[in-house]
Amino acid sequence: MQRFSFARTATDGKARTGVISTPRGDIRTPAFMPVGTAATVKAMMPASVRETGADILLGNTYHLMLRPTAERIDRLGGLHKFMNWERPILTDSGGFQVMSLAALRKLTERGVTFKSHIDGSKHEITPERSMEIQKLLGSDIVMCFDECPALPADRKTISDSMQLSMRWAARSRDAFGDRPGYALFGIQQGGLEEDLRAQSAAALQDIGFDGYAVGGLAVGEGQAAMFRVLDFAPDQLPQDKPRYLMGVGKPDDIVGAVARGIDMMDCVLPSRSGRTGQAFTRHGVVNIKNARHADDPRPLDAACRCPACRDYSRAYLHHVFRSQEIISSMLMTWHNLTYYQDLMSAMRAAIAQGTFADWQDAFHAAREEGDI
Ligand code: PRF
Ligand code: ZN
Repeated sequence: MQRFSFARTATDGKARTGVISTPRGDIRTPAFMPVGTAATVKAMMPASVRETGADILLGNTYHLMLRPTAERIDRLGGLHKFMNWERPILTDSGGFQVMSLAALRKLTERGVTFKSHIDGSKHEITPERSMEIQKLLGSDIVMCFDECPALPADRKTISDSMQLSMRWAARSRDAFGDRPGYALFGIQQGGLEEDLRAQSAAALQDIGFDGYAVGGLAVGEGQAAMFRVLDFAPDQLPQDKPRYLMGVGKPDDIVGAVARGIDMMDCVLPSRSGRTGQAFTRHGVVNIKNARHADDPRPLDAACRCPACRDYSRAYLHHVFRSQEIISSMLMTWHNLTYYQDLMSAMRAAIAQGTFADWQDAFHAAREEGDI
């Protein structure tokens, strides 16, 4: 049986490219994972998501445990079959979503209890229960149960929270057990502080994981502060295991993260902004609801291979957005996911050729030009 493994094929500065192999298929890195929170990448058929170039999707323990429940998905043959996506799926462990979405949360050493944002029903997630849910879903890459404190917070709060997350990481590891072909990732915490990040990285490596996430960033600290942490955090993690930056980000965040040694990312931005009329292009963000597009026969981005750009004008995209037609969400999401996947593909090629610094300069120069 194909086991879970990671092979780096080239490095350029701190940037790396390679392949994560899993029984459900390969994941080319640096990889961007579209978000399929509720067993769907909103507005997209799975085959279309694949056509954009995605090798792996992200799913959420929190949403799926509440509706339709992990037990129901298990009875129906697992999440891959349920949502018709046969390739790898990574699931987040629930704690981060509880803290941002649920009502009446209570955090203890044991775990977190909360009321559902859907119907107010009471639930508990512990590290053990999170591992059980992610196993019932059939997730290929399981995330440790952790706590992500909101920033800014004082050092003692960040340190106590990080240490709780490290105790939960050990309990997650024990509960996950030995499951060939499946991976368990640890999550580094420690806020913006180098020594706390180092302590967290050491604690995780003592436990031993198949991959390591940088958690606790993109929570309001801003890009400059995030990049300062990414200047040291990836170096504290093993060279030979995948490094995953959780919940990031805008295209320039992603490029900066890859330059600092990150291999995987996920974000709702391309899919969510597609539904609110924002398109990512080489020249920056285009707001399709803007009146300047109403008579424009040109494509959104002449260089893009997606159906929105290949088969439709800006004027059409503007019209269906203004009319709140469902095809607006479909086309705009398809475009944005294509833009993100082509960005990853271009970075993988540049790293492999040893031209990543020049590629980065060209990426920033095109954005300076602006949309014409
Ligand atoms: N932990 C988990 N999920 C996350 C985060 C985290 O720190 C973040 C932080 N950006 C996003 N999603 N488990
Ligand atoms: Zn396009």
